[in-house]
Amino acid sequence: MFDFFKKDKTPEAKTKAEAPAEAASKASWAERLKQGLSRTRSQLGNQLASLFGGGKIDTDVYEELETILLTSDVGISATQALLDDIKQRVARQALSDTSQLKAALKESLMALLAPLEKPLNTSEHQPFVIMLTGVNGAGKTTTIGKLTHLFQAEGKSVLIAAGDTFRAAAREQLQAWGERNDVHVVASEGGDAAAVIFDAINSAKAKGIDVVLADTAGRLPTQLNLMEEISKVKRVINKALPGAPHEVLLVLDANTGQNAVMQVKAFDDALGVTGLVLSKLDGTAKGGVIAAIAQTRPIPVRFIGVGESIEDLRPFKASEFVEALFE
Ligand SMILES: Nc1nc2c(ncn2[C@@H]2O[C@H](COP(=O)(O)OP(=O)(O)OP(=O)(O)O)[C@@H](O)[C@H]2O)c(=O)[nH]1
Ligand SMILES: [Mg+2]
Repeated sequence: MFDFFKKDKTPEAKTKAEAPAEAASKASWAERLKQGLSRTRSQLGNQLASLFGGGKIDTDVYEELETILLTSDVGISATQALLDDIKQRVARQALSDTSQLKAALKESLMALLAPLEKPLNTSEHQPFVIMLTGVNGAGKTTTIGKLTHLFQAEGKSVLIAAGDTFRAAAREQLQAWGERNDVHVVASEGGDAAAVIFDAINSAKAKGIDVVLADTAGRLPTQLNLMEEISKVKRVINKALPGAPHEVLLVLDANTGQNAVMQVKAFDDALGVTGLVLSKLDGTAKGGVIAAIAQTRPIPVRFIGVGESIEDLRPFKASEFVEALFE
């Protein structure tokens, strides 16, 4: 758990160890993404490869395509939308052979996913306050570590609010990691999440910090008292800094497949979610859920996570994603 939260490094060792690693990882993000999506690709891509092997486009082909999309967790409504769109492309471009269907499917997927590509711009406010939420174990705390790393690489100063006051271990992990990476972590023992985050925002204002990342405890949308608590956290953030939070990030474990769509709806209805993080794409064959989200509640996917290391989170790019699924 949180490999990067545990690393014991002196500042010098860190510079030496990470500089080449960072250079290498930049070059290989496309590879990491491909690797991360390999299970989804083998579910979707490899089956499609045989389907697109050549032959007449008929109803059987469309039926098989439908099954493949459904088993990759694209969901009923997005599958239907994709099929309709592909059929239109086939008619318009007068395609007749299945080998031409791959390009049509890629185009349809791109058209569906492109609206989700809206990179987060943290330069619009200072401090830019990001509140993370999601069900238990979705990847919120890990994502905070990865985001801190990304923002620091952009030259931004970051402050973390340990708003998960339920688990002492969560607070301690964040604190230890913050110390080693020169990030201030505002925490309080026991205390209430809203109060911790309120203090953190005031501290960020006083110190001229660029980005505040507020962790919160995991919760299910059906736990009404906990949903009320997180609504309160949001209101209190707005008291500390009018206009904040500037981003409400919902972290989704891609392994949950169609359930992720329900989570998006429920958290959005309760909180007004402004961005999504799709984590653990490396562990799942259900990466197609992103299409289901695009169809039902097209909230921007700000970042995707494809592994446990600090380098394994990047802004979502629709074309990169679609390419990694097919290549
Ligand atoms: N393989 C993989 N594992 C991940 C990824 N992101 C997070 N994890 C792992 O998922 C587990 C849960 O992550 P956390 O960050 O603790 O999740 P959380 O949402 O903060 O959990 P709670 O605070 O308990 O609600 C950890 O073991 C992480 O290492 C990812 O992109 N890929
Ligand atoms: Mg956590």
